[in-house]
Amino acid sequence: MSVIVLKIGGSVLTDKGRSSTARPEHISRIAAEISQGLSSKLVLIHGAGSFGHHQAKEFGLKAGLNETSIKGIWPTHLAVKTLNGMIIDQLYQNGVYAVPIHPLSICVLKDGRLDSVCMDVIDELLSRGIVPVLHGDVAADRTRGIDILSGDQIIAALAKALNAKKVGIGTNVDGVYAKDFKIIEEISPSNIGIVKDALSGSGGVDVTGGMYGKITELMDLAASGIPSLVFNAETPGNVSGFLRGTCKGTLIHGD
Ligand code: IP8
Repeated sequence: MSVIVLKIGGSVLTDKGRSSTARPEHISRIAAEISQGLSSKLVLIHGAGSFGHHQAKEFGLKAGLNETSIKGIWPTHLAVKTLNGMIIDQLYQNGVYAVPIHPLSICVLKDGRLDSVCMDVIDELLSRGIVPVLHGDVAADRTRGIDILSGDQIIAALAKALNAKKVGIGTNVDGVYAKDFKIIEEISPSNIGIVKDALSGSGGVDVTGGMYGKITELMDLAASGIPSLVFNAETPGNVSGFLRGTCKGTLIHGD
């Protein structure tokens, strides 16, 4: 059975304007939709939102390891781990057997880019029908000491490693907007220049690049033959629709 990789953005699950503030109504609805739509093996990834971006900024984690940032590793990891626990709790309540996989424990970066992921535990859990739930995190970096690892980078690495059949990015918008505020239905190498020009950062505190960062990661994935869909996960029915193949948004593909 092939694998689906789904990321739900931190802007859907949390209030990005207020530190460590969840949006429990969205967390429980999305958990219920995952339960309704699930028919394949699933890896779920979630963004940090206000559980992590505020802490990462406060301690300057993107500056690499120094006297200040070292003090922020645990508060940042703890914040996003807390959000992860809330999500897993709701999945369980909806009959989805999910477990936390913290990237801090299985990923190493090099110059801010994901360099290696220990896939053993993910492979093993997936083979047993258990849903691994990863998240954006602080992570060890071979050159910088530490850095922030966005869930967007994790999507691309896992989708490639698992040869995913489908990748979804649930955000708080209907897809990627063009300059005329219309949704761009498809992004491919033929229009990426125009698209990048139209992109701007997401609202609130985001240390990992907002929509521009996402599209860069997804174009890389598309180049290796794995298409992805950016869709609105705040619209009820879209998460289960994505899992069933009926959801609309912006399709990112390689040709
Ligand atoms: O929200 C960022 O992950 P993202 C992770 O997926 C932290 O970009 C800790 C800020």
